Parts: sequence; structure tokens; C-alpha cells
Amino acid sequence: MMTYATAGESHGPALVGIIDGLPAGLRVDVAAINTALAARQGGHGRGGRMKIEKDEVEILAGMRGGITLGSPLALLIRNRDFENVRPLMDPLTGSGEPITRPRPGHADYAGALKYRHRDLRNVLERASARETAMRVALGEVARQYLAVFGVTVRGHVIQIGEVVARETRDLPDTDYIAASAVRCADPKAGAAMVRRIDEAKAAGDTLGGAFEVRVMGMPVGIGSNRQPETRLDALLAAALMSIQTVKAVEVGEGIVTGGYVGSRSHDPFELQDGAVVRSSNRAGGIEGGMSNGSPLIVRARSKALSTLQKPLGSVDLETATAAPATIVRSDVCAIPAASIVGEAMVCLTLAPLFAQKYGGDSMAEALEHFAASQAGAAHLFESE
Ligand code: EPS
Repeated sequence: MMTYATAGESHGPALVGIIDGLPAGLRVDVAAINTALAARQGGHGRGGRMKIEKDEVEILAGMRGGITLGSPLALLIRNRDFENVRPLMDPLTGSGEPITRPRPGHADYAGALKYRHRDLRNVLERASARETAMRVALGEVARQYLAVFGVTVRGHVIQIGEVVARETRDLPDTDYIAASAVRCADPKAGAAMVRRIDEAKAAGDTLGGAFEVRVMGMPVGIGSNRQPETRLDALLAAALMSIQTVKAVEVGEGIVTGGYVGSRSHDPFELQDGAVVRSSNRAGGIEGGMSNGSPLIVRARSKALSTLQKPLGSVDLETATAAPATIVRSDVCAIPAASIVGEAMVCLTLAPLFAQKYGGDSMAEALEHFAASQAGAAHLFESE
């Protein structure tokens, strides 16, 4: 079993993360983790906090000489902003004026009632998307593990506000997407997205959008049809839905598929030089809860951020009087960052399933099992 967990408040001392069940012998590229963290901090529409932070990972356990030991891997990312708010946020002595006017759309209200917090800060500190920095760090380790099996995971932005990118069959290279201010593969739409974000900012408003993640090199049979919680599509949907602001997840042609007849909905089999191939990928690479060997294609759609500089109506929970929602520093649009977090969540979903299928206490053992499985797949129906 490969599992992970994170902890950390947005303005606490640090974010921490543990990934347990990684085989020994995986060479971890720490520079690549920091590159992903920098990418998550970027994108047009980010706010003032990103000028304060320079997210960098520290490895605390589970590695020696850059190679995993098979023991739990522990990571740390410090919050630079903690030093600016230490009297408020110190884990032992922190206190201050409470925040009492919940933002519609944020965790503030439900969390305050659930945990019986008088100060909404006690909810919003963990609910903040700051927490996704650690998901990205752990996800990068998971990506490096998947890469050993020849799997690559790539995200890009397909919509911001009402601006929708042109669909592409083949994604441009990684550097091209990284060079886009909004991580969009369509330069014309990307420029329109930047303008739209500037307009929203000037209006004191925020924007949502959508991103897509594609996984190439998937072997057949990751996930299973055995139980609801073992289905790959269900697991990916849950993982992407767990990202703050995501309200809908789609696999393949998911959202439009209900409008098509069966003969337009599926991916016919063909034989090409004796190999079974598919002439389309409407299923997004998943059939019956299992990967089918085609690229995985998932999309997530996000609502606009709930911290508005021109706030919506709210109620002061302390005085029970009408009052505008609390204004705190935030982003105008975080969809480019969300696409990086989406890649991480896909990696963190797939890595445990690879570990389950191929096992191995060491990477060498995992690769032996993988090679045997790939060779066996060439002999269909052998088990019968
Ligand atoms: C974020 C850090 C936060 C916000 C944002 C994302 O920092 P701060 O609250 O200090 O500005 O910028 O979080 C939210 C949008 C939110 O609603 O909580 C980050 O590191 O991604």
C-alpha cells in the first residue's frame, strides 16, 4: 500500500508531507520538485502572497544520497509569510482579533459551525489552497516513480472565464506550455485569457475555468472493476474533485457523452499489423474502471475564487448583523496553478495503483514484475 498525507496551515510555520510505501531505489530529482513548486506559484492572475513565498522542498527522511530507502519519505516546505504573522499564527502562542464574516463559497461558514470555531481563521487556514504546494511536491515524487514505467503526466489550461482554448490532438512540448502566462496550448486563447483576468481584477472580481490532464504510456489494467472504490475513473474523479474550487470532473467525452447514440459513443477496435488498436479515444483511456491502454484524458472545471475584493453580502457571526464578507488577500485566477495541482493529483492517484499491480520492495523488483506483466500481456487469454 502506497499512501500519503499532508499537514499545514497557510500561515503556519510550514507544510509537511509524508509518502509511505515507495519502493527503495528510486532516484529522486529534487530540482524537478522545486521546478513544479515554482510552476504552481506562477500563472497570470496570482496575488501578493506569491511574491512573498519561494517554495522549496526540504527532504527530512526516507532518502540517502538522493535515493529512496523504502522507508517513509518526509517532505517540508516552509511558509515564509509565517514570520510576518507569527504573533497571530504561532502554534503555541498565536492569537488575535477574530475573523467573523464568512465568505460565500469558502469553507468559513460550514467549518466554523462544524468545529465550533469563533475565529474563522481556524478554518480558512487549512482550507486555503496554500496546502496544494505539498500535494505538488508529493505528486512530483509520484510522477518520478511513474516515469520509471514509461508513464508521463501533463496538464494544460483549456478555459478561463468564458474564453475556451481550441482543442488539440497532440499537446505542444512542456516548455511551450510553461512559457504561456496561463499554461494554455492555444496562444490566441491564452492572450484572451490574460486580458480577461486583467478585466476581472480591475472589477474586483475573480475567475474560474478548466484544465485537462493527459497521461501517456499507460499500461492496460490499472484500476479494477471489483468494487466502486477500486475503479480508476472513480479514483481520479475523487482526486481532482478534492482540489479547492473544482466543481466538475470529466473523463474523455464525459460531459457531452449523454447526448450521443451508442454508435457515436465508443472506440472501435481495429487490427494493425496484428496488434489491437483503437481508432478513437472517446472513453478517455478507461473502460470498466480500468485503463485500456489509450491515453488517459481527464478534465476538471472550477468555480471562480470566493475571496472577492468587492465582497458579497454576509453576516457577522459574532454580532448577528448583516455585513459584507471578509476581504483577505487572494488571487484573481488560479486555474494555471490548478492545472499543476491536477497533474500532482493524477500522479498521486496512479502511483499507488502501479505499486499495487507491480508491487516490489525495491524499484528493481517492481520493474521485474512490470516487465513480466508486459510480456504476459502479449499472450492474451493465457490464464484460461
Ligand atoms: C495560496 C495562498 C493563499 C492565497 C490562495 C492560494 O495565500 P494568502 O491567503 O496569504 O494570500 O493566495 O488561497 C486562496 C485562494 C484561498 O481562497 O485560500 C497558494 O499558496 O496557492
